[in-house]
Amino acid sequence: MSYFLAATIAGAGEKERGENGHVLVRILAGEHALGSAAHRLNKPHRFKTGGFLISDAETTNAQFSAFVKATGYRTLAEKAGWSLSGGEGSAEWEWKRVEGASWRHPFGPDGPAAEKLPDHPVTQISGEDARAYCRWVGGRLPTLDEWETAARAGADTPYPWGADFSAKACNVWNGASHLKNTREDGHVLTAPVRSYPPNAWGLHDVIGNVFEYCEGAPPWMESTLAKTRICGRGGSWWCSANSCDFYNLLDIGSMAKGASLPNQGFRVVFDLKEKAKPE
Ligand SMILES: [Ca+2]
Ligand SMILES: [Ca+2]
Repeated sequence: MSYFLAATIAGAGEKERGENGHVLVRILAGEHALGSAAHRLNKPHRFKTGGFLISDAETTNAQFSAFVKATGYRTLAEKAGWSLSGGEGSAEWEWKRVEGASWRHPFGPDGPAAEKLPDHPVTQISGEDARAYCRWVGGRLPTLDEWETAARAGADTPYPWGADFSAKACNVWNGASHLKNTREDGHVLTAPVRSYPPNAWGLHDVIGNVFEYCEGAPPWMESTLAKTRICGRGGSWWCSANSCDFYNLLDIGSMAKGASLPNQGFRVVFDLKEKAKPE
């Protein structure tokens, strides 16, 4: 596992081994400039952190499976017996009710099985399910500002790699509509985590693959809405230029709290246990 040997990452610490196979990036204490004057909703603001650890990848099917095996946990979609799903051939913005869809079979019983895709991000989990997993490993979901700090890795551009979108840098939806995917980035649905180059601090897939749940609500979100929805960031394999183009460092998406989708996952944050050593 060569990524454990990575030398010190500029602006962050070395990668560390965490619980349940998580590889963690240490975000150092400091103040970060977030948002952008060019963005309609995510206005420039500063975020001060005492530092934290964040997983370098989205939580995988294998990791979620270990949690389920250890605890017997059942997700909201499993309890309901169905979830929303869709894929190539769907109309824009179309999620359909699929009987038997759950994290084990995100597209229904006839679709790909999670146990055959251990290194893909877990999906079809609600925010509550993601929080239950985080508690089990001793962590929590990132806040909106923690996510943006770690995802930017010091960049002040809309993408961690620069100002312009690059189809080879992340897993989103390639094509004018969801009727046909041109497969430019190599994956129609989820990709194995770490399939694309990391950002400057070593985090993979902050853009694309699956949306990542975050805690908190942005200032513009009405309090009534914040009670019923949970935010997600970074876009996903489902997101195209013409439909939900949130695959960047600035947009903040949200979905119903009790819902689960095949393009929604999460990464885990761990609070630092030790106090910062004086210089
Ligand atoms: Ca893709
Ligand atoms: Ca992602």
